Amino acid sequence: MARNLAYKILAEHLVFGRLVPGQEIAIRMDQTLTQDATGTMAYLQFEALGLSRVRTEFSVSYMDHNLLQTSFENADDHRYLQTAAAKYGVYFSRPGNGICHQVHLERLGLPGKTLLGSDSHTLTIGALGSLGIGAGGLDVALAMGGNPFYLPTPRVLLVRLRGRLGPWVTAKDIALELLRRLSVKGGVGKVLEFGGDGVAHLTVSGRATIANMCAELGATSAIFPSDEQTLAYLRLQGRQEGWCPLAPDPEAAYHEVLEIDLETLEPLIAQPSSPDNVVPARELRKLPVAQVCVGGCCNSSYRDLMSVAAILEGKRVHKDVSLTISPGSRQVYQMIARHGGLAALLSSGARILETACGPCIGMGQVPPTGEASVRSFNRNFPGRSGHPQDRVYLASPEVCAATALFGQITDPRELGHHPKLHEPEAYLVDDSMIIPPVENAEGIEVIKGPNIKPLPDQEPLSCRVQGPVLLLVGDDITTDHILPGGPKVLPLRSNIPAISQFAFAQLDPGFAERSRAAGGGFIVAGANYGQGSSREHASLASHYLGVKAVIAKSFARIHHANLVNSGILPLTFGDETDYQALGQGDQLQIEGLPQALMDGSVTIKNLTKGTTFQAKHALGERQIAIIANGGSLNYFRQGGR
Ligand code: MIC
Ligand code: SF4
Repeated sequence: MARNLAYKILAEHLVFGRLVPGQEIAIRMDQTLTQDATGTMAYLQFEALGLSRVRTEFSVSYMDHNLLQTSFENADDHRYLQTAAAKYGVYFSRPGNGICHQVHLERLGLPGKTLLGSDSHTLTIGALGSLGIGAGGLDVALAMGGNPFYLPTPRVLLVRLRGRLGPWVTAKDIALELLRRLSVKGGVGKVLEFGGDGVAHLTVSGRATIANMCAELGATSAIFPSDEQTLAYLRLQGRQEGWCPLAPDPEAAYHEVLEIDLETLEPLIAQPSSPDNVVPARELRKLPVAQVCVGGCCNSSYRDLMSVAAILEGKRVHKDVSLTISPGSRQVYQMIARHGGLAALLSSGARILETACGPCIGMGQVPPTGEASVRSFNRNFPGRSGHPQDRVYLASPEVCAATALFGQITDPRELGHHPKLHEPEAYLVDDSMIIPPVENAEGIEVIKGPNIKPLPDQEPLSCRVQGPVLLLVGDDITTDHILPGGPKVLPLRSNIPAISQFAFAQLDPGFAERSRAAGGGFIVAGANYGQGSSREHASLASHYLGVKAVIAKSFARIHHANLVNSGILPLTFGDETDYQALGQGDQLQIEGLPQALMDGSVTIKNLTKGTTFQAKHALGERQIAIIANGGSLNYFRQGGR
């Protein structure tokens, strides 16, 4: 049968199941990546599984999120991660080397490989024809140990790109157009595969921007063919020997097709506070802006920063705008320095930040009260910038640069001719900040600072679950709502009891206290619950505070998997009116577990209102067994597979 590219790679890595949409499969993971904010949990879990050495082609541990060291915790986490990497056979990318997705693209990703990463933007690697999937730390720990990764077989959506982008229109605008059309729920359960004649004109850097932002659609993965552009990129990185051509079979079948005419696209912008709230940038013309941030894992490449530098060259950033630039990697930083971009940026008044995620995860550059911030990042969820009432817009580096010049949102087409950008003849290759694992790890001591706390114990599921509705929320609740980032909370990523105090803090500051006082209970939510990041702390903290089940209209993929791994029941409403009938504080009860799950439908009694309703779930037998055991760690330690 003629196969699309996504299914070709899945088929080649399949160790269990059949490629039938929705049915559970398990695939072999060739590579893994972790970053410092999710990595400590992943390595604690790896240790708890009793594994001594990774069993992948290679695994990398990146330091990029927690680079602010306002106290000792982040530095201690880095020391733990460095010693753990040496001990368990993992490559260690030092702080300052760059954002995981940018560095992985430059130095390590390869066409045809599978990559599992404890970060939702792992699908960025699809730009090289590699199948990247974001997951919780525990799933990555298991993959590091050589276990397959389980997932529901995705559907494949072909995005057919037609023609060429016009001047000032970029890959970011393709990503924003996808979000405009499909919404933040539009990619759930799907791999987006890119094809059509327009693909040939997109460089790997541009492809990476698009693949990266497919995470904002909730997609399982995103993939581009491996072609001449891929070869050219790998050649510039000195890695052409890893190239192989990859394409779908002629006449390959797709579950859905969507077409974008690149010629008609224009510069777009996502308005507060969702990446799918997209309009043409020209519609917001003259909207005053106090802050512009360029960087983040979707738009911090050499090409992106050189474009911003070329726009700003010989000009001055508007006096009321704070413009910051975060290079995506040390390679990018060194290259813009060597090719004059850094000097142009500095002369224009831009502030250069560290090579890291930085303001994207609220680590600095919190915008001023009431003012608009325009960012080249991928997420503008409410409060993510660190200001509870933030107004964050997302746009291309070109829109950012034009906006920084005029102090108001500006369509860059107003600037006239786009300055000519030159591709380098080669990228500057220096892997000295990626420390390879040592051969003989016996004498290596893994060092844990005082903030690194053991994983909390998990109780098996009891047959009766009872408690109040602790929180009732609407649609599109993000993991930033469930557990925020920022400099106060990120240092607690290795300490579940401490970080749990911040659960739902933005929506309901009393949540942690109330939940503990009630002995736990239920969360009731609308559609797409848990969208956004892969941080399993969102489910681990919920579990720690006694959350037993989340009843939602629907779930985001990674958070659903993380809830199961943490031993929390993810249930869905059979009938939407049942959602409306519930009130915060209602006492709910479920009996006959786990058999009720095996039967497919769960009866929930509302003891306060004297009613009952049916809930459904999307759990397979294996996942039910995991929940019955009190989560994945217990399940695997007891021999489950
Ligand atoms: C994000 O962009 O939200 C993060 C921070 O990179 C997260 C990971 C984390 O919370 O540590 C992600 O995307 O998975
Ligand atoms: Fe880092 Fe932001 Fe990318 Fe997440 S989205 S990996 S915080 S740059």
